[in-house]
Amino acid sequence: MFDPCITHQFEPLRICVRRGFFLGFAGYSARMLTFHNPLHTGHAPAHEFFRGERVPCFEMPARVDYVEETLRARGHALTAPDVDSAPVLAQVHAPRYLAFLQTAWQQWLALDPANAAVQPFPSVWPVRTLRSDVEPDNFVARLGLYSMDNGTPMAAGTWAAAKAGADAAASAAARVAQGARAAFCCTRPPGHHAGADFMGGYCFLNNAAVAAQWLRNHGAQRVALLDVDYHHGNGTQSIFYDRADVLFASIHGDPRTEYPFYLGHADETGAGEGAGFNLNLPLPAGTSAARWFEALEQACARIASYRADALVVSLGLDAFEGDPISRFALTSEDFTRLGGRLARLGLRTVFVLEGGYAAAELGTNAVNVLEGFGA
Ligand code: OKP
Ligand code: ZN
Repeated sequence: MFDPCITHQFEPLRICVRRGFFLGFAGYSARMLTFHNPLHTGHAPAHEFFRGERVPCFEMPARVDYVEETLRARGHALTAPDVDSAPVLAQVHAPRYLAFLQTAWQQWLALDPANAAVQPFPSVWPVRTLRSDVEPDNFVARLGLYSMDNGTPMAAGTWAAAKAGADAAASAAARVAQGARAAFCCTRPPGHHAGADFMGGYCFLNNAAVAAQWLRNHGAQRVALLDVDYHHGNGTQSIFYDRADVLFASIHGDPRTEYPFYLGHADETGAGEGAGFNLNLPLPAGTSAARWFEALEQACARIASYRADALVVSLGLDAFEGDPISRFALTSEDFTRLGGRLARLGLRTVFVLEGGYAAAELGTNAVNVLEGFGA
C-alpha cells in the first residue's frame, strides 16, 4: 500500500493525520532501525538484596553491551536518540516524582559527601493508612515514598541514563509515527515497573508508556501495548488502567508467586473509560513454551479486535529458559517465532527493551525477535 505522506520521513505529521494515520508501510527495511542509549553505563547499580544477602545486581550494563554487539554483528546500525522526551514524560509521570528523580543523587550527596561511594536504598514505605501526599524532608523517607521495592538501586548517572532511555523510546516512536514500519529502543534501565509516581523493579522511567503516549500524540487513535516480559508490567498497567486509547496486554509469571506480586491478576480488566482495555494472562512458573504461545494467541486476538493503529512491545527476554531469575521455558528459536507472530498483526511497531538476565544470550534472543519480525 502506498501513501505519499510516509515516503517522506520528515514531512510534517499533520499531512499523515489528514490522510488518516497509518495507511501503509514505508517499506520493509532489511535492518531494524535501532535507537541506543549512549548514557546507559552511567546507571551501574552495584548490589541488590536476595534472601538477606547483598548480591551483584542482575540488571547490569553488560546486558545492553551484549545486545548492541549482536545487533552490529548481524548488520543492524545503532542510532543516537534525537528527540526530547520531557513533554511526554510529563504526561505519563507525576511532576513531583520527576522532580525528585532528577535531583535524587544530589539530594543523597547533600546528606554526606561520602555518599558518593554508596548507593541508596529505601527502607520505609507509606503503605496502607500512611500518608503519601506529604513529601518528608528526610531523603530516605522520600526515596521510600517514590519506590515500590528495595530492589532498585540508584547510581550517580541514573537520571541521565533513564532520561536518555526515554529519549530513545520517544525517538523510536517518532520514526514509527513518521512512517517507519518498526523501530527498536535498545535501552536500560528497563521501564515497565515504573508507575506514574514510583520507581521499582530496576525501573525509573516507563519507556514503553512514553512510546505509546508519543504515538497517541502524533496521530494514532488507538495504541496496543503488549508486554512479554516475564514480570507483569505493573507500572504500565497502572498508567493506562483508566484509558481506552491504550490497550495493555501482558503475558507473565503468576503474581501469586512471581515479582511484582501485588498486580497482574486476570481479574484486572481496566476501570472507568478503560474498562475492558486491560488484559492480563498470568501463567504459572514452569509453564511450557507451547502454553506460552497459546497465551500469545489470546493476546494477539484481543489486539486484532481492538483495531489498533500501532503496537508497542515491552520486550523483556526473561521468558527464556536460561534466565536466572525467571521460570518460563522459551528457547532462542522461540524468540524468532515470537517476532514472526507479531509481524502477522500487521501493525507499525515500537519494540522497547525491558528485562532479560541471561546476559550473554540476551543479544541473540532480542535480535531473534527483531529478525523474526522481518527487520
Ligand atoms: C524487572 B523486569 C531477584 C529479585 C528480583 C525484581 C525483579 C525485577 C524484574 N533477586 N527483583 O521486569 O525484568
Ligand atoms: Zn522481567
